Amino acid sequence: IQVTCESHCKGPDLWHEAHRECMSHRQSPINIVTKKTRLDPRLTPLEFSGYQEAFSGILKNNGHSVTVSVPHMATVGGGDLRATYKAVQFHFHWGENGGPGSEHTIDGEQYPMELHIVHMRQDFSTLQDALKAPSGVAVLGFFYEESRSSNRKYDGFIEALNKVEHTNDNTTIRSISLSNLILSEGNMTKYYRYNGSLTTPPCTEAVVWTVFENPIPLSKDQLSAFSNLKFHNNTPMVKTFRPVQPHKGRFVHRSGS
Ligand code: BO1
Ligand code: ZN
Repeated sequence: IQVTCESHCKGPDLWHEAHRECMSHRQSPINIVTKKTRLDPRLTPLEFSGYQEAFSGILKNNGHSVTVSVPHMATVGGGDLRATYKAVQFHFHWGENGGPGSEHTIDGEQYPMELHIVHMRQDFSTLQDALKAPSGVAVLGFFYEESRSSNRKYDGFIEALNKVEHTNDNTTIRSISLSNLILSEGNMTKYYRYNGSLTTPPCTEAVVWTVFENPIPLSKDQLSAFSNLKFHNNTPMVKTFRPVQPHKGRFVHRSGS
């Protein structure tokens, strides 16, 4: 059968051919140059609700990443977000067997992996609608770092990864919670904030980005487990990150130290 080559089939250098916005003026990810960030006292700790609640999540291999949709009401606000945002899904970007793989970089350093928890402004009913507003979507980005010991909070998730090796495979993860996947609240006070875009086509410039400074620990084996997944074309799903994009005059703000 004939398969149309759409967005993810071509590399990031060619995305703009089908999606003009991928070359526009507030694209993500970016390299965050810490000495150029602006301390902003309005960036107080974020306020979460429903993050502790255990839910049954469907993990899916969509051919270019693995995504878990969030079925219950979990929200984030505060920290100068101008609205309350509800979680829609989370997914990851990674390298090859624990090598460089994050999308954002800090002073040129690329971490092995990055988690994106995608939220939409609570007053919208679909992500498509939220993407029409300049701050309709809020993505929380968390880095990972390689640790000596494995992170037991990720055991259930990594076990489930084995069940979604191929495109369109899915499995239910019983009893997962967002707070278990991220940092403790005390380790989330330091973060960066800027206005950007989706990091994949259609590269829509509707995202208020929050990138946390402290990384989540995972062992080399846990990080490498993501490299066993397969892309749509059955090759190993590795290096699933977009390269950093030009700042084009934007400023990155940082929360109080
Ligand atoms: S990200 O967090 O900036 N990497 C990001 C990138 C793309 C989406 C969400 C978050 N895209 C949305 C699209 C939908 C699509 C869905 C699944 O994700 O807007 O059209 O169906 O990829
Ligand atoms: Zn992402």
